Amino acid sequence: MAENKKPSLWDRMLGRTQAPAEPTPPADDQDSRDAAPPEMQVEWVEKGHPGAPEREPPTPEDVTDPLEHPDAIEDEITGDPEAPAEGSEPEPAPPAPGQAEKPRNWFQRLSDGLKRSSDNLSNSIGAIFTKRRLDEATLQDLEDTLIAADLGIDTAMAITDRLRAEKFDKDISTDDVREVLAAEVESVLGPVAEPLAIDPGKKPFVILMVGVNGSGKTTTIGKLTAKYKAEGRSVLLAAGDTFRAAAVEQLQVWGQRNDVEVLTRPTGADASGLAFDAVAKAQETGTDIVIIDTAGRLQNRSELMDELEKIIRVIKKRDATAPHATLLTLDATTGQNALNQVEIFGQKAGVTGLVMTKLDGTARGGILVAIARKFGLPIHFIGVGESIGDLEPFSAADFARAIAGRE
Ligand SMILES: Nc1nc2c(ncn2[C@@H]2O[C@H](COP(=O)(O)OP(=O)(O)OP(=O)(O)O)[C@@H](O)[C@H]2O)c(=O)[nH]1
Ligand SMILES: [Mg+2]
Repeated sequence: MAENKKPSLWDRMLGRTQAPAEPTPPADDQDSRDAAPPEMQVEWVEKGHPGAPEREPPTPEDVTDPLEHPDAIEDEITGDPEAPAEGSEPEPAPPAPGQAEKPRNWFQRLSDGLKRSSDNLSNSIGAIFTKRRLDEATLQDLEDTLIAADLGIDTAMAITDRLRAEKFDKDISTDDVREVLAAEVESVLGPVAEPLAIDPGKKPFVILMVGVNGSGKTTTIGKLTAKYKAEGRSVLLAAGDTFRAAAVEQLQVWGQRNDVEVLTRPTGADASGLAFDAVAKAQETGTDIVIIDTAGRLQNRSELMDELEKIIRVIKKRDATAPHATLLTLDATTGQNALNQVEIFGQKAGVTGLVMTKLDGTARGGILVAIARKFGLPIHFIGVGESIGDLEPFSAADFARAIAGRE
């Protein structure tokens, strides 16, 4: 790659000598699962989940109400949940705990993960700030750069307004810009960086995991389970993605790894009945936390979103206060479409908090800032890898420093 500009000392100290090539996913790229070939994505849109039997959207009549038909639910459970559906491929096994690369501290992993986002910003900022004094044209270029980095128009303008107020026609360095960028990002993210509080008065504390396909729901459940187990809490998992045997097996692998029970049902069974049973079982056994996995669904598939509403309705029949947390997993590589996901899942499923996954190696991490500013929903965790330990409580200051490329 031809370099048109000598890297700054700061860039060289960080080993940033080249602008990274950034493949930009299409704006409507909604299934960002790495391994999913385009034809599978089309199949999902048209038929439901890849590997799933073709199905009609569930109607209220064809879904068994667990309160009215408890026996029918029992019958379904006693089927063979282990039997994989014909033709279904098992999910790739998640990496084992010890398999992660050598331990680095958390901030290092976050800033490495966000390196492509911060490099893009750094390189662009470096290219813009060639003059020593800050003028209007430079501010305009900076605003465009910040918008292109998915930070959102409001944040971009807040940054340029602040620089205009403080530095117009004065000497300015790229470090000054990074400092203002980090401060503004932190001020947006600070109020939404909220730990997920497990209310011990809710027993079980019911967590429902929702999101588009491939966004990291099942993996996040595995990682969360490890955290809660390490805190001495008991956990029951419900394999609510009943469309694919492979999805059930994937959760079972995480269950084995964490030594927790995974409640399953045969492929094609009603997910809401399973969710109901999971809450009931946890109530009977005094389990602290139930985490319910769901099938990935695109937010524009209204019949699938209705099904999510039904799962919630049925859970409430067992505990009117549940689910106590409805977490939306967002794939950081998705870009602008994540805004629409938050909006629709928020309306339909009453999302209470966000988990942003795949912040390792994305150039689109800035979207988290736009989401925080627009929706103000709590951001509980971020995922920076596929391994069991790659989930951390969200820290606004760390994220801001990492994306602004500040050490
Ligand atoms: N690099 C990286 N990969 C992740 C992260 N979280 C999940 N993944 C990977 O993303 C892929 C999809 O993750 P899943 O947990 O299966 O996603 P899902 O939302 O359950 O998918 P569906 O059940 O198909 O809707 C898997 O290959 C995961 O290993 C993360 O934080 N970083
Ligand atoms: Mg899944």
